[in-house]
Amino acid sequence: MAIERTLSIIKPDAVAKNVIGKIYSRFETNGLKIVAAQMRQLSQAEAEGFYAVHRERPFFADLVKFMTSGPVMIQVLEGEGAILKNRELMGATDPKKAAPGSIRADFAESIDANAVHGSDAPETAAVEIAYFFPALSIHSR
Ligand code: RTP
Ligand code: MG
Repeated sequence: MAIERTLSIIKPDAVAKNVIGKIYSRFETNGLKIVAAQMRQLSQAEAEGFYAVHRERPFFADLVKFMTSGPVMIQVLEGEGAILKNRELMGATDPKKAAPGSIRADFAESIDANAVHGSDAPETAAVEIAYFFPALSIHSR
């Protein structure tokens, strides 16, 4: 499988719970390298832009409100099949349905406060990485 990059966000609930290190450890022990990172409080416009594909969905306003409710940790992960691997480590969107041992099963409270985001395909990974790291030189070794 090819070396890929994917965008990951540790959402405000998980940052508030003090589990950034535990989540980073899951990435690193599963072959995903953190090649860029920034911790920030998102503005409403940034959160709306990031989740623009969902703007017609009934949960959009709540999603934006949640994503701007506290700081988030944003990172680019790199590794073999990184996009799918990160989605597997994250578990299903609803933590009640997430596989045992997944990040959402272990750290998420609800479908709204679900601990992490991960890009879902190569095209979205490219767009999302450019959204948060527009002019960054990313180091992989
Ligand atoms: P994400 O984009 O955050 O990685 O999550 P995902 O791919 O697993 O789920 P997605 O369908 O892209 O939805 C984005 C976020 O919106 C919230 N959501 N709420 N109430 C609902 O039915 C519902 N559906 C989605 C979740 O917080 C989800 O992470
Ligand atoms: Mg998604």
